[in-house]
Amino acid sequence: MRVPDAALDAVRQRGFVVVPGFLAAEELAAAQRALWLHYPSPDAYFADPAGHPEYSTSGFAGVLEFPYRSWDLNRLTFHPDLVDAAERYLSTPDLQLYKIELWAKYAGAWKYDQPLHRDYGSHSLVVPRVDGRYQQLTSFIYLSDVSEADGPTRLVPLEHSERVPFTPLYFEPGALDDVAVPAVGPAGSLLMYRTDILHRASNFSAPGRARFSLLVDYQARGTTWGGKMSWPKDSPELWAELLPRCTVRERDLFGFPRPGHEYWNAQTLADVAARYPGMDMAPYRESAGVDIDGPAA
Ligand SMILES: O=C(O)CCC(=O)C(=O)O
Repeated sequence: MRVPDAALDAVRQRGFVVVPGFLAAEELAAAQRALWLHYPSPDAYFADPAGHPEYSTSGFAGVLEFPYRSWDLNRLTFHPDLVDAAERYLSTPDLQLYKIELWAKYAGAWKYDQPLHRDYGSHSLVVPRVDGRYQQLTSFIYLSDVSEADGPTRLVPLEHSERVPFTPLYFEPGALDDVAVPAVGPAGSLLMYRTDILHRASNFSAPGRARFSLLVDYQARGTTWGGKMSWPKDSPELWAELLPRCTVRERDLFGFPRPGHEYWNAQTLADVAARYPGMDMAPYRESAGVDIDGPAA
């Protein structure tokens, strides 16, 4: 669904918002099926927690970096309504998709409580500007219900934190707990918040629960001091499946050279086409002035 203007205003004024029903039912169901390509289902996990010790090594043990083994998961990171919301929030179509993580948590595997913090600490080399320029928009797409029992993210509304200095980054346990709001919502919801907003992960408060979410973060392209991951780093075989299916715009979000960029010439067109069988090179070729049979005269 289109993220309402009022939700983006809430991010501006309060620092965060939960948008229920962001994903259509079929998008959610397809993404949920794809989760089991990567994780044990809750039934499988809770039938034998000791058989899955890897989830008990840290609170981040269930984090997997992009890309994933299913288009149904991958496509959510550049869902047209998410890109539209990021464009409207950041006031530019010139976006960079700078972080994607898929995160599974299982009750009892770890005590997931975190200290209160702001995400700029791991998303930026500097600090947020309080006038709102150069913002980063972070999001969680809920792939399972997140109730009070499911370890919801607890966020401090801006009115209670705007005078709290940016340094130090981490706070003592219990700090501002009385004003923190649990970001609860059904599967398919979208949580959006800013990297200057105080928040923390919380632990499950009931056994047998699991939480699955897809974290997708955008900033304006050219924010050279911001980021969290480098896309070419991992899984060339998964990129080779993904990129040919993407539109030019979707590739652009990852920083792929645009049509018309001086990177493109006869050599790069041919070699990129060879690296990514099935990719429609026409938009890049046409803008480079290279015809279908080879270099332009
Ligand atoms: O998982 C959550 O609810 C929040 C995680 C978080 O704030 C973080 O890892 O920075």
